[in-house]
Amino acid sequence: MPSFLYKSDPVRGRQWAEVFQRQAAALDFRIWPDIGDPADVHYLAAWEPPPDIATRFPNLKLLFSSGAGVDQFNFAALPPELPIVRMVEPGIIRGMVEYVTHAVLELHRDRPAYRRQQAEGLWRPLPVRTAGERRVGVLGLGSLGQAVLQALHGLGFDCAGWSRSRHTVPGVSCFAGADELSAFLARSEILVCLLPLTEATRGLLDATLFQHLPRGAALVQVGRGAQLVIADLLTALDSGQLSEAMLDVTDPEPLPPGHALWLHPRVQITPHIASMTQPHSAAEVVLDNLRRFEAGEPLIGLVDRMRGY
Ligand code: NDP
Ligand code: OXD
Repeated sequence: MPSFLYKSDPVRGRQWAEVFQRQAAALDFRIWPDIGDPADVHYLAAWEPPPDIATRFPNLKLLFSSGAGVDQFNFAALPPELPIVRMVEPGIIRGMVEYVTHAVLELHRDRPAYRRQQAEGLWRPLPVRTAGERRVGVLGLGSLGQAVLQALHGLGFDCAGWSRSRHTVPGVSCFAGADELSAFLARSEILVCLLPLTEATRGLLDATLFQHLPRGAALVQVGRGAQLVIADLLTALDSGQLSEAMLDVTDPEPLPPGHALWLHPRVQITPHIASMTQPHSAAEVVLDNLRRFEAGEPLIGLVDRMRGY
C-alpha cells in the first residue's frame, strides 16, 4: 500500500492524519519515525527531510515542505527530478495577514513611541496621519505578500509591492526587478519583507537598501533572518535612518543572550511566529495536490529549483 510520510511536529501530524483518514483511506498515512517499508513511501511532507532521502525512499514521487519556505532544504541532496512543493494554504496566509496588519497598524499609529513615552510618564500627542497618507511597501508579491497587500489596501493604506517578475495587483503600485527597487523603496515608509531566502535575497536588507528608504522608515521583517544584515540595521536605527524594526525572524534563531537587538529600544522581536501552517487546511491542500499530480494537472506551490523558491 503506498504511504504518505509526515516528518514534522507529531502533534500537528495527528491532525493531518484525521483529514487523510477521512479523505484518502487508500493511502497509509505515517508519522516519522514510524516509516514502515521505505519502498512504500510515495509522498513525503517534511520541514527537514532526512539527509539520505535519495537512497532511503526509492519510490518517492513528491516532496512537500510543511512550511511556506524551502530554504531549509538542501536541494543538492534531493533526487534531481523529484518535484518539490511549498505550502500555499489558507491558514498560513490568514496568520501572516493578521501579523503584518497588526505590525503596520502599530507603526502607523506610533504605538512603539507611545510605549516609550509611557515608560517616562509622558503625555504627548504625536501628529495623526490617515492610512491613505501612509505609504507601505511589501517586498515579495507571492501568496503571502499579495494577501497582506490586499488587507492593507482594504484599510486604506497607500500600497506598493516589489517582485522579480511583473505583477498586477488591484489597488497596489507594482514594481519589478532590480531596476525598479530604488523607486519602490523611495516610497516605502513602512517596509515589509516577505521574500523567500535565496542567494539573491541573502543580505538584501542592508545599509544600501536602507539608504533608499525615506528617512525614519520602519521595517517589518517576516521573511528569513539571513536576509537582514544586523550590523547595518543597528547603524540605521542609531542614525535615525530607520525609526523602528519589528523582527519575527533573525539569524541565528534564537539570538544569543545579550545580543544588541534584544534590548534595543526601537526593536521588537517575536520568535518566528508570524504565521504557521494550519494542519487541517494544509492537509486539504496537499490532498488536492495529490489529486492534481495523479491527473497530470499543475501543482499548487511547485518550487522552481533554479530560482530557489
Ligand atoms: P512565494 O514564493 O509565493 O512568493 C515569493 C515572492 O518573492 C514572489 O513574488 C517572488 O517574485 C518574490 N521574489 C523572490 N525572489 C526575488 C528577488 N530576487 N527579487 C524580487 N522578488 C523576489 O512565497 P510566499 O509568499 O508563500 O512566502 C514568502 C516567504 O515568507 C517564505 O519563503 C518564507 O521565507 C516567509 N515566511 C515566513 C513566515 C514566518 O512565520 N515568519 C511564515 C511563512 C513564510 P515573483 O512573483 O516574480 O516570482
Ligand atoms: C514557513 C515558516 O516557511 O513558518 O512556513 O517560516
